[in-house]
Amino acid sequence: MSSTQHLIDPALIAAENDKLQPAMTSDYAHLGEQLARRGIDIEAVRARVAGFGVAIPSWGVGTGGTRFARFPGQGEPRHVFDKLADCGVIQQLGRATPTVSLHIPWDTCNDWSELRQTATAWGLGFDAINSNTFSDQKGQAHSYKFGSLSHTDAATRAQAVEHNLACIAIGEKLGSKALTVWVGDGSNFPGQQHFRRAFDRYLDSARQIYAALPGDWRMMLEHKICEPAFYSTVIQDWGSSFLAAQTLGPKAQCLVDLGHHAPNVNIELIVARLIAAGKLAGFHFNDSKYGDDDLDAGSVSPYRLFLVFNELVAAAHEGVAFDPAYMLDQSHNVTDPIESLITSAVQVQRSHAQALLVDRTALDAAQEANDAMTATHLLKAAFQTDVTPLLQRVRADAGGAIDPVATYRASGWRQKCAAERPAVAGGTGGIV
Ligand SMILES: [Mn+2]
Repeated sequence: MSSTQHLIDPALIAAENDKLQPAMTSDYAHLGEQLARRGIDIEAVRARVAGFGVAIPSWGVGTGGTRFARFPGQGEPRHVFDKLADCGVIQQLGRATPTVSLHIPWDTCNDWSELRQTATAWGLGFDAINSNTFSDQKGQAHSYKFGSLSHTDAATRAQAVEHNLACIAIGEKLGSKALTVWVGDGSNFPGQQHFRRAFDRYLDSARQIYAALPGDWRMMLEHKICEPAFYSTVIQDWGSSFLAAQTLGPKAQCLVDLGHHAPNVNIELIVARLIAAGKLAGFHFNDSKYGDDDLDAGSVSPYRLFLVFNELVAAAHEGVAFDPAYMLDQSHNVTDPIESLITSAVQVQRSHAQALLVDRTALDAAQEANDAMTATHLLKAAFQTDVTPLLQRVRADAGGAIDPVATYRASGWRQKCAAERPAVAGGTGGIV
């Protein structure tokens, strides 16, 4: 880390931390005592939490928007290097987001190796690369209005395949190890689309992308129940995604975006099924009240996020081999995106930490004995443990901020950006 360049003055972080250090030390010791009484070694949990990271989506550091309007904030990133700098700030303060997930063509660059070097200097790497065949790009020959990988027209499908191959090539230059594919393909009217033929065309295109994957890469298939197609989508649910991944081969897996399901669907059960099938690619974390709201992770339903992590920790505890990719995928409309992403990463980290506190032996016994009350109490005991001092300690030990949002505000980063980054008219805001 010695070669890391600092975006925020480390002296400021140290000064802010000094104010909070005595309370954190006392709270951590108390939490350690509480956990020890439950037979849990806080140091072991801390080591696990310190090793956990969730990727920042490059599109998340700009203000999002809805179909109605977008209200840009001050000092928004103008290009991929600005986005990377904001991601670097999030990582420097929060220490839970060591990687960035790019989106092509929202992220353009003349020199990808310079981008990679800059990322390294700011302590960042690159996670999965995301392709985009759900909107038309300037100058492209064929429109995606009626679909991309599953389009009825072969030339349009070929163009969409080519774009994904270009994304893989960029990802290789950056050190990415996965391609995330989400298509907006579907239909708006009953009868508009032949369901089976559209799926077959998708598979035929996806096979060509799969064939171009480097040996150590994964293809992550992201399903979504609706939007922009509101009657049917080609990869509508985890069943369609699983079927496609199964057909393509072992390097194809299913990515779970928490906002892409029918209301009230039991997402943690889907996670368990995908783990069992060896097909869990990873996550796009966000939260929602009604649909694909792209709210901050854990802001509405923290218990649901905990229950997802409960499945992940349980599977790891039982020795199941799997390696999910963790990413945030949110749209920030009323907050400073940097503050939202720092807070969301902490929330994801918190859910992971809480899931590590579940007494697995006692839970196994309760399940075997059909003791529903004890079983659910065991989960609640973990969920209701305030692990804040542990998360603070993980950040402080790694050189981050004990209170990252307060330190971010004290740093004046946003004001500095407002001065250095003049507003760009008609800036893009994308939500997947
Ligand atoms: Mn997503």
